[in-house]
Amino acid sequence: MILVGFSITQKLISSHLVSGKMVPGEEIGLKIDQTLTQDATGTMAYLQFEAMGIDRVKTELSVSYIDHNTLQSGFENADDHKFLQTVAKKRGIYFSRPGNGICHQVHLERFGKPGKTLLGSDSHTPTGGGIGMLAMGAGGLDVAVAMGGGTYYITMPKVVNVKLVGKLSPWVAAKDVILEVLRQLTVKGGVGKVIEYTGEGVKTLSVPERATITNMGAELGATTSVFPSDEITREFLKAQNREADWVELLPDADAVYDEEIEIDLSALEPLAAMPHMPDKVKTVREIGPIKVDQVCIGSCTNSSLFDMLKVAAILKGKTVHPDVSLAISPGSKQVLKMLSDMGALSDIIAAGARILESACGPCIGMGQAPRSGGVSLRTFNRNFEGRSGTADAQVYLLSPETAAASAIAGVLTDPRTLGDMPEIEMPSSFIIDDNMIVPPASADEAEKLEIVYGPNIKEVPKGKALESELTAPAVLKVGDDITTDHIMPAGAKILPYRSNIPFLSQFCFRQCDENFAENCKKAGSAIVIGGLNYGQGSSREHAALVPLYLGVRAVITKSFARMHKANLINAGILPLTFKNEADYDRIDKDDMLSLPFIKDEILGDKEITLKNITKNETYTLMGGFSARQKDILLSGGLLNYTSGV
Ligand code: MIC
Ligand code: SF4
Repeated sequence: MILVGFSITQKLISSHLVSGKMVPGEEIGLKIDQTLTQDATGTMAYLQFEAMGIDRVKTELSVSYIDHNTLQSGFENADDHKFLQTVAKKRGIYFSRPGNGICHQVHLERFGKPGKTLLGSDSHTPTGGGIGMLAMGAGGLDVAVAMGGGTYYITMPKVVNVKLVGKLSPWVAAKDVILEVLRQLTVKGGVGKVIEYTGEGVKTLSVPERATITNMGAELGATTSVFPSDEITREFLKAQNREADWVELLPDADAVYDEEIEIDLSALEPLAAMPHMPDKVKTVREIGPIKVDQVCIGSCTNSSLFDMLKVAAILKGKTVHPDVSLAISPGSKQVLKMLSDMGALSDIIAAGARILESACGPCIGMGQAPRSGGVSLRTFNRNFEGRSGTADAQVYLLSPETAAASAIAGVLTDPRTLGDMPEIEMPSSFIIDDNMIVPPASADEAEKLEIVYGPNIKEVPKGKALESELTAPAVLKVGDDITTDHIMPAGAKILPYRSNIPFLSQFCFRQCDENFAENCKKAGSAIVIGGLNYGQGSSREHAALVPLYLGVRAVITKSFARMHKANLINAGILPLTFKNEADYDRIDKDDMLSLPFIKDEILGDKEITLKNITKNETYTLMGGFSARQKDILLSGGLLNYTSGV
């Protein structure tokens, strides 16, 4: 056997490997050290945790954040916050109060540790890869299982070495690096892969810059992204008064990668992703000076102090263009407080920006929906159609520098036209005050505590055990790159019902077919047909739980996104793929379909027979489930499987 060196990814995986072999494509089990949840997925995750009957979390650290559902236009969100706070206190979980910031930003600042694994019920959990963590997004139920000490299973990824050379030119930002990676690899390019950044260029990027890049690796569909933990990481942790958490984590000199690309940082220029996909990337110059209605700066991708200081320096002494509304949400209380103490907040306010609380805000449609047909420039990570809250808004994704320059000019502006870039002095230490993080009660004290359930909290739907045969109509046929925002939209009006699946169900697939929910109910059992990369985007298990509630039993596609496929299995819905992609074209909406031998075929690892009763045709599908996944499907989902039902 020839021994070769390990990549960072392989080091992180091998040190947490519970089961399986590190062979790409094989299922592996990982020990999870830390978990995080946010409020929009957390309520369901903790309801499921409660259903498992475990007293206290068994991780090294679990944190529950409130950052998504912060617009309280009714009692629902505040009720869920109370539920989350009381569960956290009782079950041994740290609770980050509303106002303390966006989960990924705060976790990086206060809790993340190089060399550890982190599982979060949010797709942008890979932000932690910016300090050398193996940080992955997952459905709430997977996170609940990990909190209970359970193993987390993934397919052993391929590792892509993104070798960075050179140094960014003035006015070119980390956002432009990840936009370039998206341009090259596309939103499907990272599926089944970890994106590992190496090369001399890495040393020129600070931790917040690295975190922007790993955060938005989620848009590649990647399992996660990771940077080395080096002296720059140590400096960052030292500035957070956490130097003791630092360990060095570098790839071996002879590490072997499955794929490699090289990016010359010095050759990059300001980029933007055009409506409505993060990989529709062009240079700002190519797109030209389009008129802008709104600029939003913030989100877990670009809300660090470094980003905000750059924005403040650009806005200083200027006024936001009269036709533009500029909204800014600093990523955390720490960022906001430091901006304020350093005087930069004053420059931002003076320029006319609308300061929002430290939360997800407009990124998830929680306010600041643009005007009809309006152009909105955002430093965020997703620009899926309708996500902003305005169906026909045109959302562009770009760097804070480009956003601030455009907010002043009123048109999309290449920041390099502004002359010399202002020097940004980063402080050598941050203000440390964790007063908005509530520690859990001691085990003794916890016994006496009650969990408070609001009236908006309804039962978690449970799947049905796999039957030997399944017949159902194709209630919906959709194309490629369907996102979880299509399946289960978010936004200010819908998000408050994340713990009320019956209510939520009326909005399922609304954007694709407004009668979807009704048609499913009429059919009793239903099948959905999809194209490539079905379910890309968020980790929200609601995109599986709601279809489950509506009677969807199988989803048949050309391919699936990783987290959504796992969520479907966890819900007891069959994710199946066409053996011959051309068969997708042979099925029409409302065709009656049958899987006559489904149970035997799945259990026997056979190809799966799909009969189109309407057209009198037969096609072949693929399942490809691990032994564990088969058991989960047999039990009717992970919750039944875990509780032995
Ligand atoms: C998102 O950015 O889409 C979200 C909202 O953060 C989701 C989680 C959710 O739907 O609650 C994600 O990215 O996983
Ligand atoms: Fe929040 Fe947006 Fe980040 Fe999702 S992508 S966690 S909604 S800031």
